[in-house]
Order: sequence, then C-alpha cells, then structure tokens
Amino acid sequence: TLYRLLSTQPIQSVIELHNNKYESDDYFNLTPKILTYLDQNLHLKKNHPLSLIRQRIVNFFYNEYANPKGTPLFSVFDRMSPIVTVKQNFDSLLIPENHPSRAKSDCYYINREYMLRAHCTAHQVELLRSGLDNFLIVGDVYRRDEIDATHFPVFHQVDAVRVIHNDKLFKNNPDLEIFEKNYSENHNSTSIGSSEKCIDQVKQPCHTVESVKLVEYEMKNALERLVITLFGKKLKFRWVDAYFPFTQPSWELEIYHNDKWFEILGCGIMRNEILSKAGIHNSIGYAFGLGLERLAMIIYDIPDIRLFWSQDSGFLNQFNEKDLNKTIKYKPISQFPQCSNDISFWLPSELSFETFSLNDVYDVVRNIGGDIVEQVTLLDKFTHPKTGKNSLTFRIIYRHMERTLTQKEVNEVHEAISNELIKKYNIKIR
Ligand code: FA5
Ligand code: MG
Repeated sequence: TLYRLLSTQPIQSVIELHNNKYESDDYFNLTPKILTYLDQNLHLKKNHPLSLIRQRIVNFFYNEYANPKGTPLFSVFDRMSPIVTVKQNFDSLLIPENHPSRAKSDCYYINREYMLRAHCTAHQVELLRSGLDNFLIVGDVYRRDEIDATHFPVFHQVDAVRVIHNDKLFKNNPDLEIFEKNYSENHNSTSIGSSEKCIDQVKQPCHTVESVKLVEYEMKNALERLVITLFGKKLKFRWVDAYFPFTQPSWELEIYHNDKWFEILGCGIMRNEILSKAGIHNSIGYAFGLGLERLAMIIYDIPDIRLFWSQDSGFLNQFNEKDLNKTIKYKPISQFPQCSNDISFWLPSELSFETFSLNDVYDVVRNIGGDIVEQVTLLDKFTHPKTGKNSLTFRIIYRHMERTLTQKEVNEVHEAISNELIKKYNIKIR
C-alpha cells in the first residue's frame, strides 16, 4: 500500500533469523523491537508464571489421558520455532485466501512466504502428518495489536489435538460409525468460502451425530475439568458458539472473573478435510487453543500483561516452581505515577483513514517507547473541511513498572516517537 512506498526506512533485503536467511519483500514488517522477544521462551523460564501454568496444563493432560500402565498419551512440543510458513499458519488450516486474520496490519511477516506464527495451531498439520494423534503445542505467538494492560504483540498459547479412531470411539457400540453412510471420507465436508453465518453449528455433513456428540462431550468435559483444576471448584464458566475455519462445530470457553466474562480458549471438532489430507482415516478429532497470559493474569492476580516481560527479581521471586499447585497471589511492586502526552498529526494528502494502518503507529510507539508505554489510544479523527486533509490524535500513557519517570525523560521519548513517525510515514505534526 501507499504508506510503505512513502516509508524512508531502508527495507532490509536479507534478514537472518535462527541461522536461516530470508529475503524480505513488500510484506516485510518486522520491527527491531519484536525481534527482541524471539527466543525469550517465557513459557520455559524457571519460576515464571507462564511456565508454571504450562506445567500445570501438561500435568493435567498427562494424568487425564494415560494408558493402563500410566504412560501419558499426549506428546508435548514446546520448543518449535515461531518462524513458520504462511502455508502452515493459514493454508494448511483451510483459512481462506481473503480471511481478515491474514492482513499485513495484523501479522508479522518476513516475506510473502514466511511469518511469525499467529497461533500455535500453525504446527497442527505437520505433527499430524508425522503420525501423531495426541499432542500439545506450547509457544509464543505474534500478532500486531494495540497496546494496553491486556494487549501485547507477543503472547503464549497451548494448543492441543486429540484424534480418535473409529474402533476406539465405538468400542462398546460396534453398530455406530464416525461417518455418514452417504458421505465418503474424502468428501470436502464444508464448502470453501461458506460464510460464518450459515455454518452448521451441530456437525460437519460427513459426521454422524453420535460421533460428534461423543467427542464434543469428551472435549468439553476435559476442558471443564482443566479449568476447575486451575481455578478451583467455585469457578463460573460458560460455553459460547464460535467459528474457526479449521473446526466445526466450534466453541469458546468463557470464565467469570471480577464481574466480567473472559474468553480463555477456542476449540472444536477438527475439520475432516484436515485429517484426511494428513493421511488420517476413519478417525475424528478435537482441537483447542488457549492463551496462557489470560489464565495467569486471573490465577495470580497479575494486573498488567507487560509484567510477564519484567526481569525484576521482585516479580519472578513471587513464583516458585516448587509450589506448582499452591495459591499464589501477586503482590504489586508499588504503583508508579502515569505520565500522559498527546500527539496530533496530518496524514500525507494521498492517504485516507482507510489506507493508513493504525498498527503502524502502535508499532512505532512500541518500538521507540518500549515497555514504558502503558497505553496508546486514538482520541480523535478529523478531516479538515477546506483542505480535506485527515488528522489523527493519539494519547500515549507512559509508566515505568519499577520506578517513577521524570517529565524530561518522557518528553524525550515522546519526541523520538514523533520524529520516527515523520520519517517513516511522512506525517505532519499539528
Ligand atoms: C486461535 O488462536 C485459534 N488458533 C484457537 C483454536 C485452536 C481454535 C484449535 C480451535 C482449534 P484465538 O485468536 O481466539 O483463536 O486465540 C485463542 C486464545 O488465545 C484466546 O481464547 C485467548 O485466550 C488467547 N488470546 C487471543 N488473543 C490474545 C491477546 N491479544 N492477548 C492475550 N491472549 C490472547
Ligand atoms: Mg478468540
């Protein structure tokens, strides 16, 4: 789009990540800041709250699904590189070419072929192809997003897949089948492009009601027991119908906390087309993906998502791996004052509010301001009645998690942000 051409930032032509070289193209939108999060692996870090919850979830599945000798059924993959192909992240999961989640303004692309994974589901198909049927994938995921206490461009997910063969599912009912008689297994269960609104929330055409209900019951039961294990028996939760291109039917699980409902996971019955393309036949499966930060913030009373990135020993010392199942409540390291500065600018005359991406502003703010930026909000959009020029006003709230910022310090960062915006996007400060 136009604003890229106006950018004065030298477009890197070759970028080296994890010892691989990638040639960047017009899709490249990584920032130096985002690269600093790669390889931090908070979900594997000792005494880190995200790692504690990962261990509790893994233990739950190890116990929930074990063979009679006690050997866990699930394998765990928690070190897969977040650099994936666009095929893995989208195409392999039947996400349509024009799906909004693919937008450059929402994902971190290295080029048209490679990106930072936007969800752990990106690895589902390669693991299925390798012959696995029960597995968990844990990792960092990357999405361009607004910045506030609950949003950060990197967060962590646990994904799961469980595939059940016809003979196991109907061990006690040999008359029942996974597939409807008049549907061949390779039949495209749901036509591509079918809109979210007319999707059948009961089942895919190829499946029998009995098989779907059985797997739905098993999945919901396991997930309910997981959240009760994590949050305690008093937890209030509810299932909400949802849509994902790779599952049908699909649901989200919401839990009630501080007078609000929080979505903590998405799940569903795997699209049969995914299984059959991966060479898995006469089977049905469920899959889910949950966010570790959301769970951790509620379980440990952590008020701000940026705290997970804190190197402060006062933070990490509150979480001890030895007390995996102990109730830990985070005690805030005092609240330091906020500092708020506004910025107003005119877009270059060729650009409209539609062609200018707000995430580009958020990226610059995050890049220059780093973790002292607590929040960025769009205060005002305005089109000059005579010149037709478009203007945006943002409020940036600065706060350091560990000390008081001086106004001088904040002003310097604020000025650096506006200089970068001028340089990169040719805007004019009002
Ligand atoms: C997904 O990412 C799907 N891949 C989940 C899935 C997997 C569905 C397998 C079906 C089968 P979604 O974008 O809703 O869906 O994210 C899943 C979970 O990640 C959310 O429920 C939430 O817990 C967490 N999450 C999503 N966005 C954010 C965010 N910006 N910050 C923190 N956590 C988030
Ligand atoms: Mg969701």
